[in-house]
Amino acid sequence: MRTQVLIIGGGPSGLLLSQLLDKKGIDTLVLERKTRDYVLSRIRAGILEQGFVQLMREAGVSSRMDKECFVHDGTVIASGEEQFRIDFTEHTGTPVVVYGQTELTRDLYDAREAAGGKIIFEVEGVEIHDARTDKPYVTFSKDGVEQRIDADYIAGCDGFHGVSRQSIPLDVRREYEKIYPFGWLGILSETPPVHHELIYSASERGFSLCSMRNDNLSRYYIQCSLSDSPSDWSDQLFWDELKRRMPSAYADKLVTGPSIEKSIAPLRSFVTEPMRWGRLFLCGDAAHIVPPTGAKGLNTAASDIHYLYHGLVDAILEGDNEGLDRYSEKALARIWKAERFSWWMTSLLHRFPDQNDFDLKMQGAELTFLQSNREAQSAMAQNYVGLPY
Ligand code: RFL
Ligand code: PHB
Repeated sequence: MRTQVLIIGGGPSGLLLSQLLDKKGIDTLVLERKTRDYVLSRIRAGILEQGFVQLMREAGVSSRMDKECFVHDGTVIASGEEQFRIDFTEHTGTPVVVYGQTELTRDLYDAREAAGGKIIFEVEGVEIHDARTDKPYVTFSKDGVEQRIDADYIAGCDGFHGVSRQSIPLDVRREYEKIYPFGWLGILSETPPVHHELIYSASERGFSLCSMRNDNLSRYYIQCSLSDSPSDWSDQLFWDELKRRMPSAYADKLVTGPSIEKSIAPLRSFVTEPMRWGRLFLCGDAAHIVPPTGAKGLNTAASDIHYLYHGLVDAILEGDNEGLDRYSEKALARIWKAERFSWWMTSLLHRFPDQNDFDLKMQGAELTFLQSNREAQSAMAQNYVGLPY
């Protein structure tokens, strides 16, 4: 079998790339380790930058999103009982959009299926060969049968634990990592959101976030210990702790209910360089991870896809390789800015186990500065809605 662009990983990055290339008449094939239902059961990101929304429109998969998404013009930042609002639209002219990763992934799968897109699920043992040559290929097994696919280009969209990044030799690859000494415990509940915008809260007991998916589906997070497991947290314990970490004006009107999902995600910052090795290109979580505090995970995946999509179209349809040659450099320039923002927001709002009184004063001063300074709010808003591609 052969294809023009072989895509490893059927998460949002891989599917979006496949859908965009298909629109240009470029043949793709997606290899996914899990089933479609498994991929769609993962509750992850919820906030989309305009750049992502534009790409979904360009890919012709935005009709449900355009109808069902919620437009957010700002967000609330709280510290103890204090709170202030950052107005994204006032500072940047651009809002963000609330539309769950689960929903957009479902839209992408439906679009790929409707277009007869080739996706092979439940593949095992994927290996990349000859990525440094003009004739790369991938081997894998499906239902115990070994298969080989030849391709012109390979897109590694297989997430943090995928094989693509690992296929780049260690003497070429440089990795940068920061592990945070806490995680986020998140729940999803069929209850109305406590507020019409997100609330990021710093408190003496740790960080919390009130988010949402729609009018009757709320997503809440609290900072937790890395040694906690979701089973340590009954719904009642979670709600009680969440209320203690938000201003009482919100806590008093929080509607609670049974959780329909509960999970813990450790927080990590990670970047691998370069993002290209021969004809292999890394995209999304395969190349970089941010802590979720700035809602940048999925959005940085989208900017990679934007650069790679244009690079591949120019190379395949016009014979112009400049976009591909500069892919790693362009993608990384934007990634590092998103890494900085996510690290900054994480540092600003969480309690760290080794913080002394001086560190706490610094955090407090940074928050007061943000609350009182227009330029600081503008910088925060520009980063949150997404820097230009
Ligand atoms: P994904 O979504 O991980 O998809 C990769 C796909 O590749 C498959 N795969 C393989 N397929 C074939 N062969 C192999 N060897 C393979 N190895 C892996 C996997 O099964 C999977 O289907 O990466 P992608 O597409 O780059 O998308 C990135 C986003 O998913 C990610 O950035 C965000 O979800 C990050 N993230 C969050 N981002 C936000 O902006 N806001 C959030 O609230 C948020 N919450 C989260 C998150 C990530 C989490 N993870 C990774 C633990 C919560 C969690 C729990
Ligand atoms: C979410 O809704 O899951 C969400 C929103 C904003 C974040 C992180 C997660 O910063």
